[in-house]
Amino acid sequence: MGDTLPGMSKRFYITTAIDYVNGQPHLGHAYEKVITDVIARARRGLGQEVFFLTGLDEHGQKVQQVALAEGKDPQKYCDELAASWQAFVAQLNLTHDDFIRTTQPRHKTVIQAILSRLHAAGHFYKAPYKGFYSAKEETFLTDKDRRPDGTFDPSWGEVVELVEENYYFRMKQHQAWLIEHIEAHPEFIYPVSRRNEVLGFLKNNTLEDLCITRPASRLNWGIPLPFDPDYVTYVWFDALSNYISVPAALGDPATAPIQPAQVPQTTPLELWPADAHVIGKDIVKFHAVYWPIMLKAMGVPLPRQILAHGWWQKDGQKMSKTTGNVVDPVAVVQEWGVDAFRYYVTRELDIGPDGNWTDAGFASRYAAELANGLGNLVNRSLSMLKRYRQGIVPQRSDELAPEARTAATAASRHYETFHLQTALEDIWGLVNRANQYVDQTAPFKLAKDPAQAARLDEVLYSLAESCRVLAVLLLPVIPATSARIYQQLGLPKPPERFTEAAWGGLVQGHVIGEPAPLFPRRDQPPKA
Ligand code: ME8
Repeated sequence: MGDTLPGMSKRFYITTAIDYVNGQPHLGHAYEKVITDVIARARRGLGQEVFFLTGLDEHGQKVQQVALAEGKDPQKYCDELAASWQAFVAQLNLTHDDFIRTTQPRHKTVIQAILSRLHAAGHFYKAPYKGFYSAKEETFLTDKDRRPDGTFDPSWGEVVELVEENYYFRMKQHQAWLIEHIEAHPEFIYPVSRRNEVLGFLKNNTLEDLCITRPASRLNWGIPLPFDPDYVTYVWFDALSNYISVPAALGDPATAPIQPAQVPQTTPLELWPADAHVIGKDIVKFHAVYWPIMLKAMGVPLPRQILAHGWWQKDGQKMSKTTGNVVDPVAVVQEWGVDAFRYYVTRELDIGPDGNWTDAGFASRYAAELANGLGNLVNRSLSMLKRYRQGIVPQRSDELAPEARTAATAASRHYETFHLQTALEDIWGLVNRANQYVDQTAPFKLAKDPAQAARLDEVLYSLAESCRVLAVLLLPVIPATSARIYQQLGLPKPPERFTEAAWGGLVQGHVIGEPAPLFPRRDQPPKA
Protein backbone atom coordinates (compact mmCIF):
# COMPACT_ATOMS: atom_id res chain seq x y z
CA MET A 1 0.00 0.00 0.00
CA GLY A 2 1.87 3.05 -1.21
CA ASP A 3 -0.92 5.51 -0.49
CA THR A 4 -0.86 7.70 2.57
CA LEU A 5 -3.73 6.89 4.91
CA PRO A 6 -6.13 9.74 5.62
CA GLY A 7 -4.83 11.69 8.60
CA MET A 8 -1.38 10.15 8.33
CA SER A 9 0.38 12.84 6.34
CA LYS A 10 2.09 15.80 7.96
CA ARG A 11 -0.32 18.65 8.37
CA PHE A 12 0.46 22.32 8.03
CA TYR A 13 0.69 23.10 11.72
CA ILE A 14 0.14 26.73 12.69
CA THR A 15 -0.13 28.34 16.11
CA THR A 16 -0.82 31.70 17.75
CA ALA A 17 0.80 32.88 20.96
CA ILE A 18 -1.20 31.77 23.97
CA ASP A 19 -2.69 34.76 25.74
CA TYR A 20 -2.38 35.67 29.39
CA VAL A 21 -5.70 35.32 31.13
CA ASN A 22 -5.27 38.37 33.33
CA GLY A 23 -7.84 40.47 31.51
CA GLN A 24 -10.19 40.62 28.56
CA PRO A 25 -9.07 40.09 24.95
CA HIS A 26 -7.91 43.21 23.12
CA LEU A 27 -7.28 44.27 19.54
CA GLY A 28 -3.76 42.77 19.48
CA HIS A 29 -5.07 39.35 20.50
CA ALA A 30 -7.87 39.56 17.94
CA TYR A 31 -5.52 40.61 15.15
CA GLU A 32 -3.10 37.77 15.79
CA LYS A 33 -5.89 35.21 15.80
CA VAL A 34 -7.51 36.59 12.66
CA ILE A 35 -4.33 36.63 10.56
CA THR A 36 -3.49 33.13 11.77
CA ASP A 37 -6.96 31.98 10.77
CA VAL A 38 -6.60 33.64 7.37
CA ILE A 39 -3.34 31.75 6.81
CA ALA A 40 -4.88 28.48 8.03
CA ARG A 41 -7.89 28.84 5.74
CA ALA A 42 -5.66 29.90 2.83
CA ARG A 43 -3.52 26.79 3.28
CA ARG A 44 -6.67 24.69 3.05
CA GLY A 45 -7.44 26.69 -0.07
CA LEU A 46 -4.08 25.65 -1.46
CA GLY A 47 -4.96 22.02 -0.80
CA GLN A 48 -3.06 21.36 2.42
CA GLU A 49 -4.37 19.65 5.52
CA VAL A 50 -4.08 22.08 8.41
CA PHE A 51 -3.95 21.97 12.19
CA PHE A 52 -4.48 25.34 13.86
CA LEU A 53 -3.80 25.74 17.58
CA THR A 54 -4.61 28.67 19.83
CA GLY A 55 -5.19 28.97 23.56
CA LEU A 56 -4.41 30.44 26.94
CA ASP A 57 -1.36 30.91 29.14
CA GLU A 58 -2.81 30.42 32.59
CA HIS A 59 0.05 30.10 35.05
CA GLY A 60 2.29 32.67 36.64
CA GLN A 61 2.50 35.47 39.09
CA LYS A 62 0.27 37.93 37.21
CA VAL A 63 -2.63 35.50 37.07
CA GLN A 64 -2.13 34.51 40.70
CA GLN A 65 -2.10 38.17 41.74
CA VAL A 66 -5.23 39.11 39.78
CA ALA A 67 -7.08 36.05 41.08
CA LEU A 68 -6.16 36.78 44.68
CA ALA A 69 -7.07 40.45 44.28
CA GLU A 70 -10.52 39.28 43.18
CA GLY A 71 -10.66 36.88 46.12
CA LYS A 72 -10.75 33.84 43.83
CA ASP A 73 -8.88 30.59 43.61
CA PRO A 74 -6.57 30.91 40.53
CA GLN A 75 -8.06 27.88 38.80
CA LYS A 76 -11.60 29.11 39.29
CA TYR A 77 -10.57 32.54 38.05
CA CYS A 78 -8.98 30.98 34.93
CA ASP A 79 -12.01 28.78 34.29
CA GLU A 80 -14.30 31.80 34.31
CA LEU A 81 -12.11 33.86 32.02
CA ALA A 82 -11.39 30.92 29.72
CA ALA A 83 -15.11 30.66 28.99
CA SER A 84 -15.22 34.27 27.81
CA TRP A 85 -12.03 33.85 25.75
CA GLN A 86 -13.51 30.81 24.06
CA ALA A 87 -16.64 32.81 23.27
CA PHE A 88 -14.39 35.51 21.83
CA VAL A 89 -12.63 33.01 19.59
CA ALA A 90 -16.03 31.84 18.34
CA GLN A 91 -17.06 35.43 17.60
CA LEU A 92 -13.97 35.85 15.42
CA ASN A 93 -15.11 32.85 13.34
CA LEU A 94 -11.80 31.01 13.72
CA THR A 95 -11.24 27.53 12.33
CA HIS A 96 -8.87 26.36 15.06
CA ASP A 97 -8.62 22.62 15.59
CA ASP A 98 -7.71 22.76 19.25
CA PHE A 99 -7.68 25.19 22.16
CA ILE A 100 -4.94 24.65 24.72
CA ARG A 101 -5.15 25.80 28.30
CA THR A 102 -1.87 25.35 30.14
CA THR A 103 -3.71 24.15 33.25
CA GLN A 104 -5.01 21.10 31.38
CA PRO A 105 -3.67 17.74 32.59
CA ARG A 106 -2.57 16.82 29.03
CA HIS A 107 -0.23 19.84 29.02
CA LYS A 108 1.08 19.39 32.57
CA THR A 109 1.96 15.74 31.91
CA VAL A 110 4.05 16.60 28.85
CA ILE A 111 5.79 19.53 30.59
CA GLN A 112 6.82 17.21 33.40
CA ALA A 113 8.09 14.64 30.90
CA ILE A 114 10.16 17.37 29.19
CA LEU A 115 11.55 18.66 32.49
CA SER A 116 12.53 15.16 33.60
CA ARG A 117 14.25 14.45 30.31
CA LEU A 118 16.22 17.68 30.23
CA HIS A 119 17.17 17.37 33.90
CA ALA A 120 18.42 13.80 33.39
CA ALA A 121 20.48 14.96 30.39
CA GLY A 122 22.22 17.61 32.53
CA HIS A 123 20.75 20.73 30.96
CA PHE A 124 19.79 22.30 34.30
CA TYR A 125 21.66 23.35 37.45
CA LYS A 126 20.61 25.04 40.68
CA ALA A 127 22.20 28.30 41.81
CA PRO A 128 21.47 31.28 44.02
CA TYR A 129 20.47 34.50 42.41
CA LYS A 130 20.36 37.98 43.85
CA GLY A 131 18.71 40.73 41.90
CA PHE A 132 16.00 43.28 41.40
CA TYR A 133 12.66 41.74 40.61
CA SER A 134 9.56 43.17 38.96
CA ALA A 135 6.55 41.20 40.16
CA LYS A 136 4.37 42.88 37.57
CA GLU A 137 6.49 41.66 34.66
CA GLU A 138 7.59 38.47 36.44
CA THR A 139 11.19 39.12 35.68
CA PHE A 140 14.48 39.94 37.30
CA LEU A 141 15.84 43.25 36.03
CA THR A 142 19.45 44.03 35.22
CA ASP A 143 21.44 47.25 35.18
CA LYS A 144 20.53 47.59 31.51
CA ASP A 145 16.92 48.12 32.58
CA ARG A 146 17.78 51.13 34.75
CA ARG A 147 17.03 54.65 33.58
CA PRO A 148 19.94 57.15 33.32
CA ASP A 149 19.22 58.32 36.88
CA GLY A 150 19.55 54.73 38.19
CA THR A 151 15.84 54.15 38.91
CA PHE A 152 13.56 51.64 37.21
CA ASP A 153 10.76 52.83 34.96
CA PRO A 154 7.37 52.84 36.74
CA SER A 155 6.07 50.51 34.00
CA TRP A 156 7.93 47.70 35.84
CA GLY A 157 5.67 48.26 38.87
CA GLU A 158 7.18 47.70 42.29
CA VAL A 159 10.82 46.52 42.05
CA VAL A 160 12.19 44.61 45.05
CA GLU A 161 15.59 43.05 45.77
CA LEU A 162 15.40 39.29 46.09
CA VAL A 163 17.87 36.47 46.77
CA GLU A 164 16.67 33.00 45.92
CA GLU A 165 17.86 29.67 44.61
CA ASN A 166 16.52 28.62 41.26
CA TYR A 167 17.10 26.19 38.44
CA TYR A 168 18.89 27.41 35.33
CA PHE A 169 19.03 26.10 31.80
CA ARG A 170 22.58 26.06 30.35
CA MET A 171 22.68 28.22 27.25
CA LYS A 172 26.30 28.61 26.26
CA GLN A 173 26.72 25.53 24.11
CA HIS A 174 23.72 26.56 22.03
CA GLN A 175 24.72 29.96 20.76
CA ALA A 176 26.94 28.94 17.82
CA TRP A 177 24.61 26.37 16.24
CA LEU A 178 21.62 28.69 16.61
CA ILE A 179 23.41 31.46 14.69
CA GLU A 180 24.32 28.89 12.01
CA HIS A 181 20.75 27.64 11.85
CA ILE A 182 19.29 31.12 11.42
CA GLU A 183 21.87 31.97 8.77
CA ALA A 184 21.25 28.72 6.88
CA HIS A 185 17.45 29.17 7.00
CA PRO A 186 16.66 32.72 5.88
CA GLU A 187 12.92 31.97 6.14
CA PHE A 188 13.15 30.93 9.82
CA ILE A 189 12.33 34.39 11.18
CA TYR A 190 9.92 36.55 9.17
CA PRO A 191 10.09 39.45 8.40
CA VAL A 192 13.78 39.93 7.65
CA SER A 193 14.04 42.98 9.95
CA ARG A 194 13.25 40.75 12.95
CA ARG A 195 15.70 38.11 11.71
CA ASN A 196 18.43 40.75 11.58
CA GLU A 197 17.60 41.86 15.12
CA VAL A 198 17.86 38.30 16.44
CA LEU A 199 21.13 37.65 14.62
CA GLY A 200 22.53 40.97 15.86
CA PHE A 201 21.56 40.06 19.41
CA LEU A 202 23.10 36.59 19.19
CA LYS A 203 26.33 37.81 17.62
CA ASN A 204 26.88 40.70 20.03
CA ASN A 205 25.91 39.15 23.35
CA THR A 206 26.77 36.04 25.29
CA LEU A 207 23.56 34.23 26.11
CA GLU A 208 22.97 34.11 29.83
CA ASP A 209 21.64 30.91 31.33
CA LEU A 210 17.87 30.97 31.51
CA CYS A 211 16.14 30.83 34.87
CA ILE A 212 13.34 28.27 34.48
CA THR A 213 11.78 28.10 37.94
CA ARG A 214 10.25 30.03 40.79
CA PRO A 215 10.24 28.77 44.39
CA ALA A 216 6.82 27.34 45.18
CA SER A 217 6.94 29.33 48.44
CA ARG A 218 6.68 32.55 46.40
CA LEU A 219 4.65 31.32 43.44
CA ASN A 220 2.56 28.19 43.75
CA TRP A 221 0.49 28.81 40.61
CA GLY A 222 2.52 26.72 38.21
CA ILE A 223 3.60 23.21 37.24
CA PRO A 224 5.79 21.57 39.93
CA LEU A 225 9.22 20.28 38.91
CA PRO A 226 9.01 16.48 38.91
CA PHE A 227 12.48 16.29 40.50
CA ASP A 228 12.07 19.07 43.09
CA PRO A 229 8.58 19.85 44.40
CA ASP A 230 9.83 23.04 46.11
CA TYR A 231 9.81 24.67 42.67
CA VAL A 232 7.36 25.37 39.88
CA THR A 233 8.24 25.99 36.22
CA TYR A 234 8.57 29.59 35.27
CA VAL A 235 5.92 30.69 32.80
CA TRP A 236 7.95 30.84 29.58
CA PHE A 237 9.15 27.23 29.82
CA ASP A 238 5.60 26.12 30.48
CA ALA A 239 4.06 28.46 27.88
CA LEU A 240 6.37 27.86 24.90
CA SER A 241 6.02 24.11 25.35
CA ASN A 242 2.29 24.32 24.58
CA TYR A 243 3.19 24.17 20.90
CA ILE A 244 4.58 20.68 21.35
CA SER A 245 2.53 19.43 24.29
CA VAL A 246 -0.56 19.22 22.07
CA PRO A 247 1.13 17.13 19.33
CA ALA A 248 2.80 14.99 22.03
CA ALA A 249 -0.53 14.39 23.78
CA LEU A 250 -2.00 13.42 20.39
CA GLY A 251 0.75 10.85 19.94
CA ASP A 252 2.59 12.59 17.07
CA PRO A 253 5.53 10.28 16.29
CA ALA A 254 7.87 13.27 15.74
CA THR A 255 7.52 14.12 19.43
CA ALA A 256 8.51 10.62 20.64
CA PRO A 257 11.47 11.84 22.77
CA ILE A 258 9.20 13.87 25.04
CA GLN A 259 6.00 11.87 25.02
CA PRO A 260 4.71 10.95 28.44
CA ALA A 261 4.39 7.25 29.22
CA GLN A 262 0.62 7.22 28.72
CA VAL A 263 -0.37 8.55 25.31
CA PRO A 264 -3.93 7.81 24.18
CA GLN A 265 -3.96 5.17 21.49
CA THR A 266 -6.04 7.14 19.00
CA THR A 267 -4.83 7.54 15.42
CA PRO A 268 -1.78 9.79 15.87
CA LEU A 269 -1.66 13.06 13.98
CA GLU A 270 1.53 14.15 12.28
CA LEU A 271 1.99 17.77 13.23
CA TRP A 272 5.50 18.45 14.42
CA PRO A 273 7.58 20.42 13.42
CA ALA A 274 5.29 23.44 13.47
CA ASP A 275 5.16 25.21 10.12
CA ALA A 276 4.44 28.66 11.52
CA HIS A 277 4.34 30.23 14.96
CA VAL A 278 2.46 33.53 14.62
CA ILE A 279 3.49 35.93 17.41
CA GLY A 280 3.90 39.61 18.21
CA LYS A 281 7.18 41.50 17.96
CA ASP A 282 7.64 41.70 21.75
CA ILE A 283 8.11 37.96 22.17
CA VAL A 284 10.44 37.25 19.24
CA LYS A 285 13.44 36.53 21.48
CA PHE A 286 11.54 33.87 23.41
CA HIS A 287 10.46 32.18 20.18
CA ALA A 288 13.58 32.62 18.06
CA VAL A 289 16.22 32.05 20.74
CA TYR A 290 14.97 30.15 23.80
CA TRP A 291 12.36 27.99 22.11
CA PRO A 292 14.73 26.52 19.46
CA ILE A 293 17.27 25.83 22.21
CA MET A 294 14.67 24.07 24.32
CA LEU A 295 13.66 21.94 21.34
CA LYS A 296 17.24 21.05 20.46
CA ALA A 297 17.77 19.92 24.05
CA MET A 298 14.58 17.82 23.82
CA GLY A 299 15.91 16.14 20.69
CA VAL A 300 13.08 17.20 18.39
CA PRO A 301 13.23 19.27 15.17
CA LEU A 302 12.86 23.04 15.16
CA PRO A 303 9.79 24.86 13.83
CA ARG A 304 10.00 25.98 10.22
CA GLN A 305 8.98 29.59 10.60
CA ILE A 306 8.32 32.30 13.15
CA LEU A 307 6.07 35.05 11.83
CA ALA A 308 6.40 38.19 13.92
CA HIS A 309 3.65 40.74 13.47
CA GLY A 310 3.73 44.36 14.60
CA TRP A 311 1.68 46.04 17.26
CA TRP A 312 -1.46 48.10 16.89
CA GLN A 313 -1.81 51.58 18.25
CA LYS A 314 -4.98 53.63 18.42
CA ASP A 315 -4.83 57.13 16.91
CA GLY A 316 -1.04 57.03 17.02
CA GLN A 317 -0.91 56.20 20.77
CA LYS A 318 -0.11 53.01 22.65
CA MET A 319 -3.42 51.49 23.74
CA SER A 320 -3.84 51.46 27.47
CA LYS A 321 -6.71 50.89 29.82
CA THR A 322 -5.65 53.87 31.93
CA THR A 323 -5.85 56.36 29.05
CA GLY A 324 -8.99 54.58 27.85
CA ASN A 325 -7.96 54.53 24.18
CA VAL A 326 -8.49 50.80 23.67
CA VAL A 327 -10.26 49.23 20.71
CA ASP A 328 -12.67 46.60 21.98
CA PRO A 329 -12.77 43.99 19.22
CA VAL A 330 -15.97 42.45 20.57
CA ALA A 331 -17.80 45.78 20.39
CA VAL A 332 -16.60 46.36 16.82
CA VAL A 333 -17.66 42.87 15.77
CA GLN A 334 -21.07 43.32 17.36
CA GLU A 335 -21.64 46.64 15.69
CA TRP A 336 -20.08 46.10 12.25
CA GLY A 337 -20.02 42.36 11.82
CA VAL A 338 -17.13 39.95 12.11
CA ASP A 339 -16.16 40.17 8.45
CA ALA A 340 -15.80 43.96 8.51
CA PHE A 341 -13.40 43.53 11.44
CA ARG A 342 -11.47 40.66 9.82
CA TYR A 343 -11.24 42.56 6.56
CA TYR A 344 -10.04 45.81 8.10
CA VAL A 345 -7.23 44.33 10.21
CA THR A 346 -5.98 42.09 7.40
CA ARG A 347 -6.16 44.80 4.75
CA GLU A 348 -4.75 47.57 6.92
CA LEU A 349 -1.69 45.87 8.38
CA ASP A 350 0.85 43.62 6.73
CA ILE A 351 2.64 41.05 8.90
CA GLY A 352 5.64 42.97 10.23
CA PRO A 353 5.20 46.71 10.68
CA ASP A 354 3.19 48.40 13.41
CA GLY A 355 -0.37 49.48 12.66
CA ASN A 356 -2.56 52.37 13.64
CA TRP A 357 -6.28 51.90 14.19
CA THR A 358 -8.44 54.93 13.56
CA ASP A 359 -12.23 54.79 13.66
CA ALA A 360 -12.35 57.03 10.60
CA GLY A 361 -9.98 54.69 8.70
CA PHE A 362 -12.16 51.73 9.60
CA ALA A 363 -15.37 53.47 8.51
CA SER A 364 -13.73 54.64 5.31
CA ARG A 365 -12.51 51.17 4.26
CA TYR A 366 -15.91 49.77 5.18
CA ALA A 367 -17.71 52.31 3.00
CA ALA A 368 -15.32 52.38 0.04
CA GLU A 369 -14.07 48.82 -0.20
CA LEU A 370 -16.78 46.67 1.35
CA ALA A 371 -20.08 48.53 0.86
CA ASN A 372 -19.39 50.45 -2.37
CA GLY A 373 -16.78 48.07 -3.76
CA LEU A 374 -17.59 44.40 -3.17
CA GLY A 375 -21.12 44.84 -1.81
CA ASN A 376 -22.30 47.06 -4.62
CA LEU A 377 -20.78 44.79 -7.26
CA VAL A 378 -22.49 41.67 -5.94
CA ASN A 379 -25.78 43.41 -5.33
CA ARG A 380 -26.10 45.06 -8.70
CA SER A 381 -24.77 42.05 -10.63
CA LEU A 382 -27.23 39.63 -9.06
CA SER A 383 -30.13 42.09 -9.02
CA MET A 384 -29.74 42.68 -12.77
CA LEU A 385 -29.54 38.96 -13.46
CA LYS A 386 -32.73 38.56 -11.47
CA ARG A 387 -34.50 41.48 -13.15
CA TYR A 388 -33.45 40.89 -16.75
CA ARG A 389 -33.18 37.08 -16.87
CA GLN A 390 -35.42 35.93 -13.97
CA GLY A 391 -32.26 34.83 -12.13
CA ILE A 392 -31.39 32.21 -14.78
CA VAL A 393 -27.68 32.04 -15.61
CA PRO A 394 -27.12 32.65 -19.34
CA GLN A 395 -24.65 30.94 -21.62
CA ARG A 396 -20.99 31.12 -20.52
CA SER A 397 -18.96 34.12 -21.58
CA ASP A 398 -15.24 34.52 -20.94
CA GLU A 399 -14.88 38.27 -21.12
CA LEU A 400 -13.61 38.74 -17.55
CA ALA A 401 -11.90 35.33 -17.37
CA PRO A 402 -8.36 36.70 -17.84
CA GLU A 403 -8.79 39.22 -14.99
CA ALA A 404 -10.28 36.53 -12.77
CA ARG A 405 -7.35 34.20 -13.52
CA THR A 406 -4.83 36.95 -12.77
CA ALA A 407 -6.50 37.70 -9.44
CA ALA A 408 -6.67 34.01 -8.47
CA THR A 409 -3.05 33.28 -9.38
CA ALA A 410 -1.65 36.35 -7.65
CA ALA A 411 -3.84 36.02 -4.55
CA SER A 412 -2.98 32.32 -4.10
CA ARG A 413 0.72 33.11 -4.34
CA HIS A 414 0.48 35.99 -1.88
CA TYR A 415 -1.64 33.99 0.58
CA GLU A 416 1.02 31.30 0.44
CA THR A 417 3.85 33.73 1.19
CA PHE A 418 1.90 35.40 4.05
CA HIS A 419 1.40 38.65 2.10
CA LEU A 420 -2.23 38.82 3.09
CA GLN A 421 -2.60 42.53 2.43
CA THR A 422 -1.31 42.09 -1.11
CA ALA A 423 -3.61 39.11 -1.65
CA LEU A 424 -6.55 41.41 -0.87
CA GLU A 425 -5.20 44.03 -3.25
CA ASP A 426 -5.01 41.33 -5.97
CA ILE A 427 -8.62 40.37 -5.29
CA TRP A 428 -9.78 43.98 -5.30
CA GLY A 429 -8.19 44.23 -8.73
CA LEU A 430 -11.06 42.02 -9.89
CA VAL A 431 -13.68 43.85 -7.75
CA ASN A 432 -12.68 47.16 -9.29
CA ARG A 433 -12.43 45.78 -12.81
CA ALA A 434 -15.89 44.21 -12.58
CA ASN A 435 -17.41 47.41 -11.21
CA GLN A 436 -15.77 49.34 -14.04
CA TYR A 437 -17.12 46.75 -16.49
CA VAL A 438 -20.67 47.45 -15.28
CA ASP A 439 -20.16 51.15 -15.94
CA GLN A 440 -18.59 50.53 -19.35
CA THR A 441 -21.07 47.96 -20.64
CA ALA A 442 -24.12 49.67 -19.05
CA PRO A 443 -26.34 46.57 -18.87
CA PHE A 444 -29.34 48.73 -17.82
CA LYS A 445 -29.13 50.36 -21.27
CA LEU A 446 -28.57 47.04 -23.07
CA ALA A 447 -31.71 45.73 -21.38
CA LYS A 448 -33.80 48.36 -23.12
CA ASP A 449 -32.73 47.20 -26.59
CA PRO A 450 -33.94 43.70 -27.63
CA ALA A 451 -31.23 43.63 -30.35
CA GLN A 452 -28.63 43.62 -27.55
CA ALA A 453 -29.97 40.51 -25.79
CA ALA A 454 -26.91 38.36 -26.58
CA ARG A 455 -24.57 41.10 -25.41
CA LEU A 456 -26.57 41.46 -22.18
CA ASP A 457 -26.24 37.69 -21.61
CA GLU A 458 -22.46 37.98 -21.93
CA VAL A 459 -22.29 40.85 -19.47
CA LEU A 460 -24.61 39.22 -16.93
CA TYR A 461 -22.70 35.92 -17.05
CA SER A 462 -19.35 37.67 -16.67
CA LEU A 463 -20.55 39.59 -13.63
CA ALA A 464 -22.24 36.69 -11.84
CA GLU A 465 -19.24 34.42 -12.43
CA SER A 466 -16.88 37.15 -11.18
CA CYS A 467 -18.91 37.28 -7.96
CA ARG A 468 -18.54 33.51 -7.59
CA VAL A 469 -14.77 33.65 -8.15
CA LEU A 470 -14.50 36.47 -5.61
CA ALA A 471 -16.38 34.42 -3.02
CA VAL A 472 -13.89 31.55 -3.43
CA LEU A 473 -10.85 33.81 -3.17
CA LEU A 474 -12.23 35.77 -0.21
CA LEU A 475 -13.18 32.76 1.92
CA PRO A 476 -9.99 32.95 4.05
CA VAL A 477 -10.57 36.58 5.04
CA ILE A 478 -14.35 37.13 5.08
CA PRO A 479 -15.83 33.63 5.31
CA ALA A 480 -19.35 34.69 6.32
CA THR A 481 -19.61 37.05 3.35
CA SER A 482 -18.26 34.40 1.04
CA ALA A 483 -21.01 32.07 2.24
CA ARG A 484 -23.64 34.78 1.68
CA ILE A 485 -22.46 35.37 -1.88
CA TYR A 486 -22.70 31.64 -2.57
CA GLN A 487 -26.16 31.56 -1.01
CA GLN A 488 -27.31 34.51 -3.14
CA LEU A 489 -25.92 32.70 -6.17
CA GLY A 490 -28.15 29.77 -5.22
CA LEU A 491 -25.15 27.55 -4.56
CA PRO A 492 -24.23 25.42 -1.52
CA LYS A 493 -21.49 26.57 0.83
CA PRO A 494 -18.36 28.00 -0.81
CA PRO A 495 -15.64 25.46 -1.62
CA GLU A 496 -12.41 25.50 0.38
CA ARG A 497 -10.07 24.96 -2.55
CA PHE A 498 -8.80 27.85 -4.65
CA THR A 499 -8.84 25.58 -7.71
CA GLU A 500 -12.61 26.18 -7.61
CA ALA A 501 -11.92 29.80 -8.56
CA ALA A 502 -11.30 28.57 -12.13
CA TRP A 503 -13.59 30.46 -14.51
CA GLY A 504 -16.78 28.79 -15.64
CA GLY A 505 -18.16 27.33 -12.41
CA LEU A 506 -21.63 28.80 -12.98
CA VAL A 507 -23.51 26.73 -15.50
CA GLN A 508 -26.10 27.88 -17.97
CA GLY A 509 -29.65 27.43 -16.72
CA HIS A 510 -28.73 27.51 -13.01
CA VAL A 511 -31.17 29.63 -11.01
CA ILE A 512 -29.65 32.01 -8.49
CA GLY A 513 -31.06 32.90 -5.05
CA GLU A 514 -32.24 36.23 -3.63
CA PRO A 515 -29.86 39.21 -3.80
CA ALA A 516 -29.51 41.18 -0.53
CA PRO A 517 -27.01 43.87 0.52
CA LEU A 518 -23.83 42.35 2.00
CA PHE A 519 -22.62 45.46 3.82
CA PRO A 520 -25.38 47.88 4.77
CA ARG A 521 -24.26 51.48 4.41
CA ARG A 522 -23.32 53.17 7.69
CA ASP A 523 -22.84 56.79 8.60
CA GLN A 524 -21.22 56.42 12.01
CA PRO A 525 -17.63 55.39 12.85
CA PRO A 526 -17.41 52.23 15.04
CA LYS A 527 -17.78 52.55 18.81
CA ALA A 528 -14.34 51.36 19.88
O1 ME8 B 1 2.85 37.48 25.64
N1 ME8 B 1 -0.91 44.71 18.86
O2 ME8 B 1 0.66 36.91 26.15
P1 ME8 B 1 -0.07 38.30 25.86
C1 ME8 B 1 -0.67 43.49 18.32
N2 ME8 B 1 1.40 34.64 27.21
N3 ME8 B 1 -0.39 42.40 19.04
C2 ME8 B 1 -0.36 42.51 20.37
C3 ME8 B 1 -0.62 43.73 21.03
C4 ME8 B 1 -0.91 44.87 20.20
N4 ME8 B 1 -1.17 46.07 20.71
N5 ME8 B 1 -0.53 43.51 22.36
C5 ME8 B 1 -0.22 42.20 22.52
C6 ME8 B 1 2.01 36.70 26.06
N6 ME8 B 1 -0.12 41.59 21.33
C7 ME8 B 1 2.42 35.28 26.45
C8 ME8 B 1 2.73 34.52 25.17
S1 ME8 B 1 3.40 32.32 23.81
C9 ME8 B 1 4.13 30.85 24.19
C10 ME8 B 1 3.18 33.11 25.37
C11 ME8 B 1 0.22 40.17 21.06
O3 ME8 B 1 -1.50 38.04 26.20
C12 ME8 B 1 1.56 39.80 21.68
O4 ME8 B 1 2.60 40.28 20.88
O5 ME8 B 1 0.63 39.42 26.55
C13 ME8 B 1 1.45 38.29 21.72
O6 ME8 B 1 1.86 37.71 20.50
C14 ME8 B 1 -0.05 38.06 21.94
O7 ME8 B 1 -0.71 39.32 21.68
C15 ME8 B 1 -0.37 37.58 23.34
O8 ME8 B 1 0.09 38.54 24.30
